[in-house]
Amino acid sequence: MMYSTLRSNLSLISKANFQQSVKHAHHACKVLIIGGGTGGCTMAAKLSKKFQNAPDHVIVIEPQDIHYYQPLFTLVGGGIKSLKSSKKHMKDVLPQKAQWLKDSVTKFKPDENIVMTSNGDTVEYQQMIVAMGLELFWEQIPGLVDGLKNPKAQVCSIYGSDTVSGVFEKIKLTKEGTAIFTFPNSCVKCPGAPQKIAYLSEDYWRRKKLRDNINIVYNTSLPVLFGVKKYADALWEVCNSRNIKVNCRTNLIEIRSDEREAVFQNLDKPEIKHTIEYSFLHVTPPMGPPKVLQQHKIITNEAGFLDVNPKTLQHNKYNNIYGIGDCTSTPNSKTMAAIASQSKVLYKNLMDNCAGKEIKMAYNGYASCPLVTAPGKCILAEFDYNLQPCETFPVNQGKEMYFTYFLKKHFFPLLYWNFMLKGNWSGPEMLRKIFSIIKKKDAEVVKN
Ligand code: UQ1
Repeated sequence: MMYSTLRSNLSLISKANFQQSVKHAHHACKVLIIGGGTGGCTMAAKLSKKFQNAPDHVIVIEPQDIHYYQPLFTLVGGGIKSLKSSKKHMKDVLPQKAQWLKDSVTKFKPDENIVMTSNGDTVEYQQMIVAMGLELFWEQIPGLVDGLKNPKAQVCSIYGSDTVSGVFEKIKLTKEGTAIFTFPNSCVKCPGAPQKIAYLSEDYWRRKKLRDNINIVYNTSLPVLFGVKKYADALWEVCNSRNIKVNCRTNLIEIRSDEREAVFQNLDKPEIKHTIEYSFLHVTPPMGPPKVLQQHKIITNEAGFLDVNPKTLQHNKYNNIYGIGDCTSTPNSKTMAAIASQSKVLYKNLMDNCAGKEIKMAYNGYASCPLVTAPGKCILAEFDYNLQPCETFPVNQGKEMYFTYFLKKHFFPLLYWNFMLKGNWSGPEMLRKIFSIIKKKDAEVVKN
């Protein structure tokens, strides 16, 4: 079998009196990975290590030059970390043993085991992992794009790599009035982040003795503050004690940045719309699966997500296609910690499938969200598909702690760059088991 055969495919286009030749490359590989974000990079590291001696077994298609560690964006927006510390060159994070095609996919042809790229190249695969993440749809809220561009409009967002560095400036410029933080009527990557930035802003204004002049409002499209009751209860306490007004089922539908007005719709009574004058507006934009995925209904569910089995992560129709991360139909919370856990399951199942074995390993929906509530304080939520807490450490993680803040600020970035992206971190399951054994032994000692 031949891998990565660069068969040049000459197509001749004749125009008037001259002939122009266009070369389209044809690549072939054992595993094709679509996307060089967290999921793609992690899987590329695991798989290319496995196929040590055949460098072209793994191909990654990714158009971007820069790779961001997005969980730091909240701390960048809060003025705690620099944007520089959240990014690296793609060439430095993709494994050298994998082949990187700096291009984007335009067509999926799953019946032929082929994808096409924007250069007109074709890539043939034996197995394919789709790891395309979520796309941000800024233009879906009228006035948002203009508001973000206008330096006087006081509109900002931690969600864009090009907008996050403007957030702290705008927090600092706010001295009074109403500060609004929004959560859209769509799925969201790191659904805790829209409120984390509200907590960091509140803390900043309080420390600057401006708190009494500023009304803080968190308007969320969701019916709850957080999906897991234990952490929702803790977060309600944070909001109530710090006088942050939470409005559920309240969706931002328009920004009139010249007048500093934001229009919200009550999702339970759509005829009710409110216009609020703001002095600061932090927007979480609507998100969804990438458009190119949505255009290929043959591999997606109704909502446009890659249609995979939520346990095995294998495609529901094509058994040589798998998904990881935010672009799949799995109903877990879309966080980086979820991807760490998925990577272990996906690696095992893909290997077993290649070896002709039955695939059995199941992802339990694990996700984690370090909910920073102030500099030095964090609630470390960890839970599964059943929205049951699934905590690693033998302490109550529903309490605000410095220890978990330290992990978020210092330890997780280290873990990410040095272990996860090198294929050596698959989530804290083992750690949790060790701690639970120690806890059990301690309890026995106390009993006896
Ligand atoms: C995690 O594994 C991870 O991936 C590197 C994160 O990404 C930023 C996290 O935020 C968390 C919480 C985890 C889970 C790890 C532990 C030790 C609880």
